[in-house]
Amino acid sequence: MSHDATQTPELVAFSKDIKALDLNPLWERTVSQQPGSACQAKLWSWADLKPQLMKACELIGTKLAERRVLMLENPTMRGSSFIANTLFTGLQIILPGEVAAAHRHTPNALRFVVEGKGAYTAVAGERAMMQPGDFLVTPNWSWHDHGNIGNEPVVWMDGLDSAFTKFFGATFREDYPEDVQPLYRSEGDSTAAFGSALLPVDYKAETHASPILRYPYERTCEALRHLYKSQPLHAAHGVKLRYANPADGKYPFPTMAAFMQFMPKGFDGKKYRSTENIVFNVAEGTGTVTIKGQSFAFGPHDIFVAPSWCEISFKTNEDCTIFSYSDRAAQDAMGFFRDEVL
Ligand code: 1HN
Repeated sequence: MSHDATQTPELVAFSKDIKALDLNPLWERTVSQQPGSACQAKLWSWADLKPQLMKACELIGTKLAERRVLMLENPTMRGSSFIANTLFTGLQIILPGEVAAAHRHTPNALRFVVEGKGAYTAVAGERAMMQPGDFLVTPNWSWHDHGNIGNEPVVWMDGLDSAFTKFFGATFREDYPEDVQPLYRSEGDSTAAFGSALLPVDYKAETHASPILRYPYERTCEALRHLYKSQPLHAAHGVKLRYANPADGKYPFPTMAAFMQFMPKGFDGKKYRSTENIVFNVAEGTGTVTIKGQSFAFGPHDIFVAPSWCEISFKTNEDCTIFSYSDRAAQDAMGFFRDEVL
C-alpha cells in the first residue's frame, strides 16, 4: 500500500481523533522494522582519554566521586550514559592509596584492565589483583570495592548492562556499611574452583554470572597463540575466542558476552555484521577498523563501538590482540542474534 493511500482526509482525521485516547494507527508505521539502530560508530583514542583521566585525578577523589569514571557516550545518545542502545562503557582510574567504596547494584559489570599494576577488585568476599589485559567479572548484586595498593595509577574499562535494568525499570543499588568489605575467601579461590576446567563436585550455580572472578591475560593470549599456529584464520575475526561461564558453557553474564581476538600483522579481514552492539578495546597492536564505511586508525587502549548491524572489517599493521564485549548473550537467549560474513 502506498503511503498516500493511508493519508486520505478521513484517515488523517481518524488518526488525529484517536490521539486523544493515546491510540495510534499501526498502518502509519512510525516504528522501524529494520535491523540496526540510530547509534553512530565512534572511536575514542587513548591519546585523548589518558590526559582527561589524569586531569580528573587532580580534580576529584574517589571519596567524592565514589568511582572516578569517565563515561563514553554515543553522540546520538547524549545524556543517556550509554555507548549504544544496550551498553554502558566507562574508563575508571584509581590512584595509589585510594579506595573505591563497597556497594552493589542490579546491573552486572565487567572490567577490562587497560594500564597499570597494583590495583585489586574485591567481589563477594574475594580479592583479585588486576593485571593489564585481564577480564574480570562482577556479578549482579554482589558487593564490590576496589583499591590501589601499588605505586602507579591503574586504569580499567567498565562494561555494564545498566541499559537493561533501566529498560526493565529494575535498577537498585545499595552502599555497604564500610568502605571495604570483609574478605571471606582467599585470593585465587574462584580460579582454583572454577578456572581449571574443573568444578566443585556438588556445584550448583547460584547466579547467572560466571563464578570465575578473573580471566588472566596470559592464559587468554596463550590460547590464542596456540590456535593461531595450529588452525586457519577466520576470514573476518582472525582467531576469536569468547569468555565462557564454566558452569554452563554459555556467557559470563546473562546479558553480556566478552571476547578476545588475535589478528596477525598484515591481516586484511572480510566485512562482517551482526545484530550485536559491540565495544572494542585494543590490548595490543595497530591497524585500521572500518565500521559502516567509516575508517578509524587504532592503536593500544583505543576504544571503539560498532552498533548493531554495522559492517565491520579489520586491517592490521602489527600483530593485534583486541578485547570486546557485546549484548550477544541477551540476544542469543531471546533468539534475536543474527550475523553474516559479507
Ligand atoms: C560501578 O559500580 C562501577 O563498581 C563502575 O566500579 C562504573 C557505572 C554505573 C553504575 C555503577 C564500579 C559504574 C558503576
